[in-house]
Amino acid sequence: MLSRQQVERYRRDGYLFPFPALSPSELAECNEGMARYETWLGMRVNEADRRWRSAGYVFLPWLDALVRHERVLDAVEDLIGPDILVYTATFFIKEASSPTFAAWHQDATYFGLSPHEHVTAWVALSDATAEAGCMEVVSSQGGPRQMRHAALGLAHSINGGGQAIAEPIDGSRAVAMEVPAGSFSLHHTLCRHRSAPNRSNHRRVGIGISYIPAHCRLVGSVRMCARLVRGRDTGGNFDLLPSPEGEFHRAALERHERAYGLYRDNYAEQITAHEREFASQPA
Ligand SMILES: O=C(O)CCC(=O)C(=O)O
Repeated sequence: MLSRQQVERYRRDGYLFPFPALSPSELAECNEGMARYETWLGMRVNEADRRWRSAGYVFLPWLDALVRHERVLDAVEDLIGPDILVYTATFFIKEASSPTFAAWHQDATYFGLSPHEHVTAWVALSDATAEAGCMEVVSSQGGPRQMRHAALGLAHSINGGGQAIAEPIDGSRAVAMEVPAGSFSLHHTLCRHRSAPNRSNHRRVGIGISYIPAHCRLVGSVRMCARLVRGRDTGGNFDLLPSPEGEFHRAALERHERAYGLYRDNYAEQITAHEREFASQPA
């Protein structure tokens, strides 16, 4: 699906966008699924416990179908090969005129995945314009590297650790990664990105799907769950998750609880590991 030039651009810059994926009826199905989900929660996703932002494909068949969408997987395969796992997927929602934002960060920081081949497909369920606080990215100029972060627990952060890069970044080179509803962008795990508050009068809804090649492994002590979405599990480094038995099915919800717990355990361990790794280096 991707041209050779696009793959080369991804290798140099660390991002690509936008790519159409969902038909109007598929987009409507996802948005209807979101509405049923928030009815079930009894509140908006952002008001609920953070566990409900993560790995919803474990108990939401419509989201399981989205993470297995052919168009998304065809692009991802061109970047990471034919054996593909979903490591997690996250609801990134900004209510209309809300302060929710993301500070400059790199996804690799607290994931603990090796090698650094994780790619995020960020699928827009509503228009992610600059005004609505779409992601902004800075090219890696062919030399991506892990930067020092601080888990500051920033208020209104869309990210769990409220983390921010603790090194200078030339934000004047940032590119607004605008993505229309039903389309997606791609960014590499070391791509530096952020997003501003939503200044528009519509809700910005995105789902960040974290794809890894099956040979990736976790460097910490936690063995996590993952969903095989294409090819074979050549690495055997994760416990594989089945498709959900049904929407909000009890067995699927129990599996989600376990998978989310492991995700949090690994994340917490990686925050400590990152701080240890950078402690010896001058700030
Ligand atoms: O949705 C956003 O504004 C930020 C998303 C993000 O940080 C990510 O997809 O890695």
